[in-house]
Amino acid sequence: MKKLLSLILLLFIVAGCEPSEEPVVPLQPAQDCDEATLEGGWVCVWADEFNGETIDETKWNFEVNGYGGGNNELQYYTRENAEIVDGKLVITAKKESYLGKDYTSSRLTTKYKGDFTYGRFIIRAKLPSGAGTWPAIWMMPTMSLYGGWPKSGEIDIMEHVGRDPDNVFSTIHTEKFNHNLGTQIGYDITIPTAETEFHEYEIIWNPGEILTFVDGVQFATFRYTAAFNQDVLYHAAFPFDQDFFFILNLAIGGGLGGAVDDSIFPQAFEIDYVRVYKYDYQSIDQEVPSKVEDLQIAQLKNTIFWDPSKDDYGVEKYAIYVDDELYDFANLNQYTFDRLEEGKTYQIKVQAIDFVGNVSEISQILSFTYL
Ligand SMILES: [Ca+2]
Ligand SMILES: [Ca+2]
Repeated sequence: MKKLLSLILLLFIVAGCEPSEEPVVPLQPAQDCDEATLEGGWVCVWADEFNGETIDETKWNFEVNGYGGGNNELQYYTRENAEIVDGKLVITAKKESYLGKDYTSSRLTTKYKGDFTYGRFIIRAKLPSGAGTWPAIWMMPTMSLYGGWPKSGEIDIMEHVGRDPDNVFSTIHTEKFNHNLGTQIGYDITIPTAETEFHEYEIIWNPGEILTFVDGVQFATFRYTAAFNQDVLYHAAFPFDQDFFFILNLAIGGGLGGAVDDSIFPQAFEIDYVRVYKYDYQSIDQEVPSKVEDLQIAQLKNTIFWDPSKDDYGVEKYAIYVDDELYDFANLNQYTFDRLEEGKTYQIKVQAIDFVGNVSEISQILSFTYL
């Protein structure tokens, strides 16, 4: 009986989500990734194993400057301080006078060459040592849709400073939460062998959520909470719904790096690989998102929010209905109206949609007056 009931329920759900006629095409892994798939439906879509003779400039840009990274860092970034050695990208910081700076190093990015929204990002690396070193594996927004730093966000997957050798940090910066305000959200984990052994630094980034890991151990959770952030536009709290690119660099000194011990040089930051995985949604997504609940009016003017829907692989977007007409989509569980008629009252409904197009039941009506 239970089996029959399950079957009926399943049929109901399948009928409810308008299955497409097209056959499922599994996501194809990138050719040059040494680990094509990971358990849980992850497929490698972009990678650099650093197996070539030289740095692959179809994937990487060099940032060449003595700008100091906005943090009064002491290095000049050149092309010459990065090379491929034995299957690894090696960024070497040196003590040498160069164009007015006392140190040289390198900073590489994947901007416009490797830009991603959501996924699983794994970087295997060994860190330099000594006071003044500041290696980082991080991501910045490609288009900065929400404005200059920190409005469009920053994701620090791994930061480390030689003056605090046993710890690595993971931090996010946004308009509401950033280090200029002292409100950035950060975590650290003790990794005593960070400078002597390779470790896997990783984030899993899903809509409304970024989780950070070292060697598969989760130590940081960044999550958008609409009720807590109902005083601001969602992207002031959590702008992580747009493309971001990688940055790999070894800074010297500066705001976080601190005083430099000149006896340590040269120092190398070695990266064995950078791999990007995406869920193969078409092959793995089975469930319809749960009905949108607790639709309510936010503190922020002309703004509503609701509880995030549950889904097996996440909600891609929410459809916003105004007086039964599809009006717009929201990436997270908050929406601000900006083109309705002042003083008029509308009937609002919201529906969740997952990455394969499964749609939830529609929410209860929220009666809303545009101000
Ligand atoms: Ca490698
Ligand atoms: Ca689903």
